[in-house]
Amino acid sequence: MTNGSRSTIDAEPYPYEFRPAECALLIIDMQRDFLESGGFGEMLGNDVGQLRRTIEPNRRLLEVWRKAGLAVIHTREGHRPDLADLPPAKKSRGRSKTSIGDPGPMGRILIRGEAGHDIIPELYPAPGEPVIDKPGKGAFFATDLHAILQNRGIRQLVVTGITTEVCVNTTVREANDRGYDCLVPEDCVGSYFPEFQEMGLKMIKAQGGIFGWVSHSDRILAALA
Ligand code: TIU
Repeated sequence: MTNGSRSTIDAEPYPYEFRPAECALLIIDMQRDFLESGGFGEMLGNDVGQLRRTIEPNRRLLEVWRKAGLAVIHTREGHRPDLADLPPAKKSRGRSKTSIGDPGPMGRILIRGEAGHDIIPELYPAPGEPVIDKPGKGAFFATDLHAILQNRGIRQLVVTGITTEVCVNTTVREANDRGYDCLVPEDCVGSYFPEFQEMGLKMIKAQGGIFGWVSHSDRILAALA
């Protein structure tokens, strides 16, 4: 398909009108500290296997998306080394012995520039692909994401990454309020908790697609073929 064309992707709650030239792939927080064994996520007792199953479908989608010449944007959750942008409530929340900014298994936890904060090698950003460093859960809060999308004429987002009920859901809700049509491929998003995976997707597509659409990467790949 060419960039100017449009097609329909089978999705819930109803088909998604896909306009590739106006659509960006937005990959949320596929960071080593969340996904790798020995990282911060696992240190907190989470099963990273629940997230790692999203790597291969994301890798395939990213490869085809890049070959089609479409827009790709990555995000990372993290903070300044001096913690100036870290709300005290976020720092103390969870009452964990180790929290944001402390030395962790892969450098200081969720601090920009540290190894664990960076994106996993399988999905590493290519030159020219914007990386949004966000201090919150939503990718629009305190970032220049909206400006970057507007400047590129983007109106649609395929949102993937982790976690389904936290940063993916928050970002989809923020995007929806800003007028973007969001499509979430269920195999490309993951949660440490299976019940939140299920409900996180249901919440997006409920009430006639109150925040967006849910589909599968195979259907997006077919539309790009
Ligand atoms: N990226 C993202 O979702 N950050 C989180 O903190 N997720 C949790 O599930 N905690």
